[in-house]
Amino acid sequence: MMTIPVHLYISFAVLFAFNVVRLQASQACDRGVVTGRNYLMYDLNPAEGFNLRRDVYIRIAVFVKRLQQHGDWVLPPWGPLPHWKSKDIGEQLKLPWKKFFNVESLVKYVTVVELSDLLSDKKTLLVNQLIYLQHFQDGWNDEKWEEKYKFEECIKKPPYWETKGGLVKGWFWGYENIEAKNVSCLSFQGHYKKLLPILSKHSKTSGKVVMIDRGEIPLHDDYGGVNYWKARRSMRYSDHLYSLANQFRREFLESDDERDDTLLPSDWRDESVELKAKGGNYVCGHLRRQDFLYGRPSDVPSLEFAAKQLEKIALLLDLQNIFVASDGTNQEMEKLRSYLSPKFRLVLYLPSFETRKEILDGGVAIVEQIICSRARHFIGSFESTFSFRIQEEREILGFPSNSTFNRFCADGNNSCEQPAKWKKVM
Ligand SMILES: Nc1nc2c(ncn2[C@@H]2O[C@H](COP(=O)(O)OP(=O)(O)O)[C@@H](O)[C@H]2O)c(=O)[nH]1
Ligand SMILES: [Mg+2]
Repeated sequence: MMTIPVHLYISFAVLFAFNVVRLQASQACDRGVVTGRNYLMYDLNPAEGFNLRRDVYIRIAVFVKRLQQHGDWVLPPWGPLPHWKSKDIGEQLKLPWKKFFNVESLVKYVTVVELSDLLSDKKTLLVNQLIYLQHFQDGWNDEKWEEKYKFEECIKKPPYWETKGGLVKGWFWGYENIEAKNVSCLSFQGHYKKLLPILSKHSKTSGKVVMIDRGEIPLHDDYGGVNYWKARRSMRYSDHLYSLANQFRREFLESDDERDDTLLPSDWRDESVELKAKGGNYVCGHLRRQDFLYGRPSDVPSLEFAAKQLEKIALLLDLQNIFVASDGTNQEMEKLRSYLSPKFRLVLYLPSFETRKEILDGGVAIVEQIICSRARHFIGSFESTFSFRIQEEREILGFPSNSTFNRFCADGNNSCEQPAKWKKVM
């Protein structure tokens, strides 16, 4: 096991309760310099979707948890994301995590602070060190994979520009009042923990803000391990999104947590390995369309073949209701409906304009994920992180593996390889 240098304990990390974070933040002066505590910020490649971003949250949560103490980890606001395409519900950016997640629950694993809280009493936030991660130019081949990093020339020009005052600005989630100095490019290959010595170098003094950009490049430190699952279990959704999903299940699927054995303790730390879920009287399919149609045509079924696969399992389990979560168009969903025999009822989550305006595209997607995670049986889309998050949720609830780790096969293939069984470890 790797030992953590002592000075790191007084540098980055995280682990004070929220009220302490606020107290410290309010001591910061308004010229951008943060006094006292250290903060670690991160961002990702703008092309990454919502569910890969949630995976990166786990990578950083587990990494930061190791460092612990003095210093706080700043949650990057949500949006805009490439898949959040609704144009009729206003701008979808600068969204705090509490819009979608239960931040009090996150804090029970690792202390975090929303960027908007950190900025609330400052005119400008100065990032003392901005590290732009990049893959090594010459890549790697399987035989020679090794962990390594090196500060070098930027391979591509990073997305920042200089200000007249000699500082650097970037997109920074749409905030005008964040500036950085000391930008460097770091070629990186390895796990998050490999960043420890680099961060320690930049955090010997207190009151520093360090930002890592392209946070999707380092790998998980504890992939599939106890810490992975703790961080994942701490990612409960907001109460409001659960209540919308529950209301929908009651109204359209005759499903609720008591009758379906999908009740979780209110605190994720009280969950047990013994949880045994039955699930509601419906099958759920997650049908990823849009970019998957041309990105992976040999793994995406036609709507007709998807309907066949849904019918087959519904028949086997003697269920009439088929709930489908999808990023497909309304026309595609109607086409899907037309392929289902009238014995089955296709149920879709179609919230009102008011609800969509309130919970936005991210909230609609999460409500669908909650509904699918409580179905008797789930079929996902091949290698979709949207499906993976549902599978994890079902694993947390204690569903039998064969009801969870399933995927749609492409046309003509009745026995494509099924997803790996991603068992929770506690
Ligand atoms: N509402 C809803 N949105 C979806 C669904 N599937 C995909 N999306 C949207 O498309 C995005 C897909 O990107 P991502 O989260 O990266 O998942 P992946 O690309 O499937 O691995 C999601 O974040 C949603 O915005 C779905 O079933 N329902
Ligand atoms: Mg994606």
